[in-house]
Amino acid sequence: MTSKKAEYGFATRAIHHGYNPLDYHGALNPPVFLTSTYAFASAQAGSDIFAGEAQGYVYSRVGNPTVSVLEARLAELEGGEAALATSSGVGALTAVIWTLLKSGDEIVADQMLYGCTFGLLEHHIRRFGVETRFADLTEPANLKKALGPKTRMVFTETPSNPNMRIVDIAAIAEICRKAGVPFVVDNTYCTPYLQRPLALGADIVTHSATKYLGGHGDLIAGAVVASKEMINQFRFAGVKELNGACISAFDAFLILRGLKTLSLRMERHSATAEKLARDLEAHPAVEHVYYPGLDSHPQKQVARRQMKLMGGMIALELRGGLDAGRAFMDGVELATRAVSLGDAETLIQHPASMTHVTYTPDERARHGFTDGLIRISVGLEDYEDLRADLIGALDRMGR
Ligand code: 4LM
Repeated sequence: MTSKKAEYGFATRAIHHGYNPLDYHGALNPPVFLTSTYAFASAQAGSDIFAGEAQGYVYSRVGNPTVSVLEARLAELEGGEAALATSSGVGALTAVIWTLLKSGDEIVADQMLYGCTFGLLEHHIRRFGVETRFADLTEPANLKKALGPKTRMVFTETPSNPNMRIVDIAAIAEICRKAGVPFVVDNTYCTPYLQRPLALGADIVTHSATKYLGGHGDLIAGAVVASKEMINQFRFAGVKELNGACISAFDAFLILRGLKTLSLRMERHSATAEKLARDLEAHPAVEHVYYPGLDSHPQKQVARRQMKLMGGMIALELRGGLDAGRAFMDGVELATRAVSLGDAETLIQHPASMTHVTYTPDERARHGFTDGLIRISVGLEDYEDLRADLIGALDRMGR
């Protein structure tokens, strides 16, 4: 199944798209091309490929046959023309930023982002003469106020890491389109199975493929999906000459393996998280649960419109604040205390001191998340076991 077959469903395309075993001795799985460089048939053949006058691989920082299968599949699943796989989610974002922006330009970003993305946009990028204006993009009118003549990129996650705010992708895309500014959505939390930002009007999708796309906590990788023209720029400027964040063929293979079960995993993560969010919300020790499937979530209607299911991530605050949150983390036995997300194992962590430690206490207050917030990446274990572990830990704290 090498050609685009629009009539096939998501799961079928996640298993087959972009690879025909008969092209590779019938091998069911794509071979892992562990090679840095590629032989040219002649001096002329080599220079033709370099000049873009002939097709072919030259060096694995720029392209690799295993990686190409992954890129074709990710582009197909996100509904984009092309994709670029990278060595990390941060590598995907910096490939986009270093390519699109120059000194003097501005970015408008949602106020709540993964900690290292915030660190890049708030603390580091200013050294290169690029300013980021943060705005609460859950209210699209705020974007109009933040846009200026120097804005060259609008960036958001949705749901936002860690506190699960939902940004209306179609509404923000419409404003960006009118302003002529590329709109970039980090789709890590949803994956294309739950949400397809390009179909809603976004221009560029980025991923930390480390998370649900890989799905097994055994690799670090990223991806960008966009038009062919943009992906060419991100590949030949962003990765080839600016950040060098090329993915290894072996990690590309592992992500292709992960994608085969993506739809099943996202269904299960979402179903279990929905139930656990309700259980947690009903517990007397819990002050608030942030999950877009709950009636208490302020953007639940936008979430239902743009997400197929509500995903596997939950954030919560306990009545006892930070101390209670830490005691809860120490009280669980099945859930693993660890950062990252989207794995088979349920992971629990404390954003203010871990993934989001890049926000100073003052920035945490201004950008809207509390010291006591606890984040849970709901895994694929049995719901009853997770319920017993999490609710049991809360019950024990009350004693
Ligand atoms: C974490 N996150 O939250 P790499 N975009 C989003 C993310 O959550 C992350 C990245 C990009 C976590 C890592 C420790 C929405 C990462 C960055 O880690 O560079 O693949 O992706 O726990």
